[in-house]
Amino acid sequence: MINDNVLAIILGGGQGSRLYPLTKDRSKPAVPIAGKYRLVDIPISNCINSDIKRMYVLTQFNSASLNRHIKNTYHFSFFSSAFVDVLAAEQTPENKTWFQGTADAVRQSMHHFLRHDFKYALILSGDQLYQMDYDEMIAAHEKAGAEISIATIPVNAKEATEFGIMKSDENNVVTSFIEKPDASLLPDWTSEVSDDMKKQERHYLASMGIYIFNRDLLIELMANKETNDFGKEIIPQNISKHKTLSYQYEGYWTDIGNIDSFFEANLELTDNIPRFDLYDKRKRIYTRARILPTTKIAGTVLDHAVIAEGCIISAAKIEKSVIGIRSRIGAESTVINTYVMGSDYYESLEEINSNHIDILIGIGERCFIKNAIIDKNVRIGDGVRINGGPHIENTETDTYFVKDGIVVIKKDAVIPKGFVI
Ligand code: ADQ
Ligand code: ADP
Repeated sequence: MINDNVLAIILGGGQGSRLYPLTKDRSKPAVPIAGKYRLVDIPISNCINSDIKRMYVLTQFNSASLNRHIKNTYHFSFFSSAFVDVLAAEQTPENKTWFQGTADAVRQSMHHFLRHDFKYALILSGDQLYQMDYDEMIAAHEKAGAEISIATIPVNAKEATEFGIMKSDENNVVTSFIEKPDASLLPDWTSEVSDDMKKQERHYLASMGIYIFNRDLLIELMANKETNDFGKEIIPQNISKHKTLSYQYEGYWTDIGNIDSFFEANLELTDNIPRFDLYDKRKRIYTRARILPTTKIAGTVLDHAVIAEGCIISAAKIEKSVIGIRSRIGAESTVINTYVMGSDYYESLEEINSNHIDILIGIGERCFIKNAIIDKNVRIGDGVRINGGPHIENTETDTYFVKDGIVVIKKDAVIPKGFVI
C-alpha cells in the first residue's frame, strides 16, 4: 500500500559538524549505526512501515557511500510510484550557496517536490532513533483540520533547553513556541502532562523536529526567502497565523546528533531490553541485504554484545559493545563499552601479500579497547591500548579524535603496534 497523500522529506544534515569525525568523509545520513544500519535507514524504515513510500533525503554533500547505500537498498517495484531519492545541495543560477538552514534546504528543493501530487509534506530529521507510526499523526492532523502539525514529546528541564518548547490548549492546538529556551525562562513553559511523564519530571513539551505542512501552505511559506530555519523562524512566526497541532508521542525517541548521544544510543542496544526494539516485526528497520557469511567466534567471553554478520572474532572478552559487519578481532584482545563499526570489505590473502600489508584491517591481538568508537576499515596493530574515559582531554590527531572521554578512531586510520591512547 502507498499513502498517496504524503511526500516525506528527510533532513539529512547541515554544515554543522556535531558528529565529526564520523562525518569527515561521508554525509550524515550515511553514518553507520547499530552494527549494520545507517542513520538514514531509521526515518526511511519508519516511512515504509507507515506506507509512505515517496521520500527525498536532503543532504549537504553527495557522498558515494550514501548514494550506494540508497541505490543498493531501496528497490521498489517497477510498477509502483515509490522511491527514495537523495538531493544534495546544488548550485543553480538561482541558488549560489549551500543550504542555509533546514527551511532553506526544503526551499531549494521545492521544484523537485512539486512535480509530485501530495496533500501533506512530512518533514523528518535524519538524526533521531525512534519507531513511530506517522499514519496516526497524519490522521490527527486531518481530523483537527490543521495546516501544520508538530510531533511533540515531554522532556525534563535539563533537556528542555536543547529543543523547541511549546504550549498547547485543551484541543492540542499550539498556542506558543520558543526555540531552545534559556534555563531562566523555563518556569513559564511547563505543560500539563500524563502521570507517568510527571513521575519522570518531564514537564516540558518539546518539538521532535517532525512536521506536517499542507502543500499550499508550504508553497506559501517557502516563497519567503527571509526565513531559513523551521525551529528558529517558520514555526514561531506561523503558529498564530495557521492552525498548528501538537501531536504528542510518549514512546522511545532520542536525538543522536552528537558523538556522546550517538555513542550512548548504540551501546544501549546491548541492554537486556533495549528501548529501541530491532526485533519487532511490525516496526522492522530495513538496510542493505549484503549476503554476508555468518559470524565465527573462538574462545571469547561475550557479555552484552551485539554482533553483526560476517565477523571473525578470537578476542578474549567483549563486553557491552556493538560489533559491526565484517569485524575482525584478534586473540587475547579485550573490547569494553565500544562501538566497532566493522569494515566495508575483506582483504584477500593475495592483497595482503602483494601490497605488503603489515597491519590487517580490524583489531589485532592483545589489544585493550574501552570507551571508543572505531570507524570503518580501521587497522589496529597488536598490543594497542585505547582507554577512553573522563580522564582524557578533548584532542584531535590524524588518526583519532577525543570528545568528552570518547575516543573516535577515524575511518581508514592505521594505529601502529603498541600505540597507547
Ligand atoms: P535542531 O536539531 O537543533 O533542532 P537543526 O540543527 O536545524 O535543528 O536540525 C534538524 C535536522 O535537520 C537534523 O536532522 C539536521 O541534521 C538537519 N539539517 C540541519 N541543517 C540542514 C541543512 N542545511 N540541510 C539539510 N538538513 C539539515 C530541531 C528543531 C527543534 C526541535 C529539534 C528536535 O529546530 O525545535 O526541538 O529539532 O530534535
Ligand atoms: P556496505 O553496505 O556493505 O557497508 P558499501 O557499499 O558502503 O557497503 O561499502 C563497500 C565498499 O567497499 C564497496 O564500494 C566496495 O567496492 C568497497 N571495497 C571493496 N573492496 C575494497 C578494497 N579492497 N579496498 C577499498 N574498498 C573496497
